[in-house]
Amino acid sequence: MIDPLDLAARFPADFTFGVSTSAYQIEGATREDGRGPSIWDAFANMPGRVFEGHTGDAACDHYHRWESDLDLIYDLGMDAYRFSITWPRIFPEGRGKVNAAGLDFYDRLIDGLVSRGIKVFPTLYHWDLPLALTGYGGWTDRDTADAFAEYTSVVVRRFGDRMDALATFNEPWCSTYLSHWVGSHAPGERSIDAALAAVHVTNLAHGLGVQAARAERADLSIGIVFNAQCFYSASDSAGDKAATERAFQFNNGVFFGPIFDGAYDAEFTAALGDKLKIQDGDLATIKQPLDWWGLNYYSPVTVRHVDRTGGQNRTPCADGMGVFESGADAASQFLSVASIPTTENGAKTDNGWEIKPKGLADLLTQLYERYDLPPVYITENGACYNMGPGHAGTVNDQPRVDYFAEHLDVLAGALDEGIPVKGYFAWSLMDNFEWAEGYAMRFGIVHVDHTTQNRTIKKSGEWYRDLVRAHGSRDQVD
Ligand code: PNW
Repeated sequence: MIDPLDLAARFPADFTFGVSTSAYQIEGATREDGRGPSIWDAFANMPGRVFEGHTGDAACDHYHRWESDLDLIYDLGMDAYRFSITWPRIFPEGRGKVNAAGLDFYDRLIDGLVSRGIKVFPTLYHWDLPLALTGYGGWTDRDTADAFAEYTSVVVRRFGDRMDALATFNEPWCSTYLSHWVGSHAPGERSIDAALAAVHVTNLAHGLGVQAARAERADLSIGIVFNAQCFYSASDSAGDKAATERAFQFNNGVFFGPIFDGAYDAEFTAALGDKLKIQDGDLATIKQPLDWWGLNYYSPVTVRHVDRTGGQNRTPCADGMGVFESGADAASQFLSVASIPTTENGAKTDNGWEIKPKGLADLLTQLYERYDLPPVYITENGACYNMGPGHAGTVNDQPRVDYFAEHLDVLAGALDEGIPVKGYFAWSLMDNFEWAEGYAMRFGIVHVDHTTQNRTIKKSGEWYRDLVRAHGSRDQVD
């Protein structure tokens, strides 16, 4: 057992501890106060897409309970709160007409954080694209990048004075590959051409968004959040090592390359570059100076080389945190990899993700060696365990406590090695709508009864509260 007080002492005084959520996963109130529909409203309401037909219509009812939820975050002792803004609450049709009531909700929320002395870490895009924009092709169309810049300007103009750190995107890997190639996330498309078009449009939107934000507020701290994947090679063979590099470039390099280096990887470009539909000037737009970046880390992947030439056209699937098994399309030919289970008898969380705390440090080391990166926040880390309240009404989620403790122990080690880590956010504040898994998979440090909306702090919430309070960096507000 790792004592939270011992762990707290290993993080510098200015280190930020927080919790994360995202809008569609907690807000509910999807038809209120002029909010327009998003691609997730449409997707969740299509038969067979989300576990047992669950939707985010009610979610955690945070839209109405935001004030008591902020009290909860305060009581947990958090320095910071990472949340996302619903684009179609601000622009019900994606662009053009602004919905004042949508802006007012985030105004109240942000003021509520400021008055409680909790730092404000908003994300502009956590997957809820205004449905109206799909009429123009959604993320596969460059117009969506312009619409994103317009949305960014309006948000920063209104709230920029009260933001501690703004993220443009959350996990573009999910909103491109998972959404357009694997098809398990909205809009549920299954085309590698669409996915790679979306990769480049998303990178472009990030660049245009940073420019738009800086035009409103030059000194704003801006970053982007990735679920960069930690790849291990199945063996030391040249074939497996080359396959691991291709998996890295396909899943991570397509974002880190243009955003931090101003270029896509040469081998990737030779194989698939035409599908990105790059235009003159795009790469200069994408590479904007950033103040920080965010890493969401859950689980690593081990890969080996497989020969895909002449393969069947099978549906690609995301294996834990990466896309590997696929078919005869160009991306599968390029990848020619498969993921292999490395912990047959090893530790897994309730959604089957392998537990490997060391992967967090290995991945950070690898990324800082490859790219010229600003400081990092761990913007998500957490585990799915589905136990609910026991006989005394308490939730004993000891495996989640262990998960946090082991990852924070590794993170403290990475700090000692000189990796510039500025903060850590637990995913998630509370059990919520876990995308294609609906409400069946629970990541919260606070339990939510999805019938009564009752919140109960779990053992992990108490443990994390003890750690953060012992660390004690929150501004004192009385
Ligand atoms: C991240 N996959 O999502 C998100 O940022 C959160 O919204 C989410 O709740 C959390 O991790 C836990 O899943 C992912 O299938 C969702 O590989 C799915 C995958 C990866 C990340």
